[in-house]
Amino acid sequence: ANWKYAIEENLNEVQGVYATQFKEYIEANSAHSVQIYPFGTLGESDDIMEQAQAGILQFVDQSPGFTGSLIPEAQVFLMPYVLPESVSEVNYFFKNAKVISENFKVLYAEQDLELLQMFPEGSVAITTQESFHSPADLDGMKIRVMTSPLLVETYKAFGAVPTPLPWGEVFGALQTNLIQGQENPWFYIESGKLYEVSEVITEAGHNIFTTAVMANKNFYEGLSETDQQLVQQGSEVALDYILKYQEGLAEESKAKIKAAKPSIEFVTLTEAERAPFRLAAKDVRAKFIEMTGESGQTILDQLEADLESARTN
Ligand code: 6CS
Repeated sequence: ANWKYAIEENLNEVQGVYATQFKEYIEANSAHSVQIYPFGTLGESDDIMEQAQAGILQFVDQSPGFTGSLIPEAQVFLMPYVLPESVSEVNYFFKNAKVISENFKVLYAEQDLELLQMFPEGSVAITTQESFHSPADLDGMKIRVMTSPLLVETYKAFGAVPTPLPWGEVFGALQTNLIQGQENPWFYIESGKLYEVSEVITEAGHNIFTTAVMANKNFYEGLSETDQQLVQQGSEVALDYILKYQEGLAEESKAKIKAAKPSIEFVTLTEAERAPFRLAAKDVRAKFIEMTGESGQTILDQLEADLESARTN
């Protein structure tokens, strides 16, 4: 059969590279084919998610930053200063985490989705017009976030004015000064040319961008055991590939940005400067529990146990 798979990015971006690996694996190991729909061809992130739930699409990539209203617990991946900065720990976590393979599998299934994989897309940097070194510096700055309520709480706690927007509106909103900044991994700031409409890019070390790949559940359950295994193996192969693919990617992206716009300023907040942001993260954690209750607490506990395994491995 021909399977449809929509992503939130272009084919040459991280989700596109993952999807292409998956497609190549499926096509090399079966008679099935996979048609990838890049960003914009079928709508925004929320549109492709609806299409996957309805079974119009067989596969979809949606980042937790957009899944907050559907699965509030998915916002655990947005909580600042929870995921580690160490790439090897992050990679170990995404390959082994029970919170993904067990807890989230159940939560996505309740939404008619078979969760196949979650993977990181790199550490998140913040683009602005002016530099900032403290929450007070962010006062009055409108910072775009993905549409998750928890990201709104995060940037409020950071002292800014959060503005949730779908991706398609971000570049234009920066251009017209409707917003003054936004956050994304380095490769995306580079490929989306966000540096053209920003002056400063700041690393606060507050998060790793996480995304999720799902299949429509009825479709998945209707597959033969062989085909289910094929899909699982394709997801595994693509995960290994995408983790390796990203080695050095942020550094390459930074160099490309600097070459394209020499006047751009890169700032890395010091540990002392990060302290008030880490403190604000405690309020965000309380908000997460407020939004998700006992279920969210269970998720958070398992996530922290998985991170502990990653740290001591
Ligand atoms: O900021 C966003 O909306 C987008 N960022 C990334 C890295 N991927 C997809 C998402 O739509």
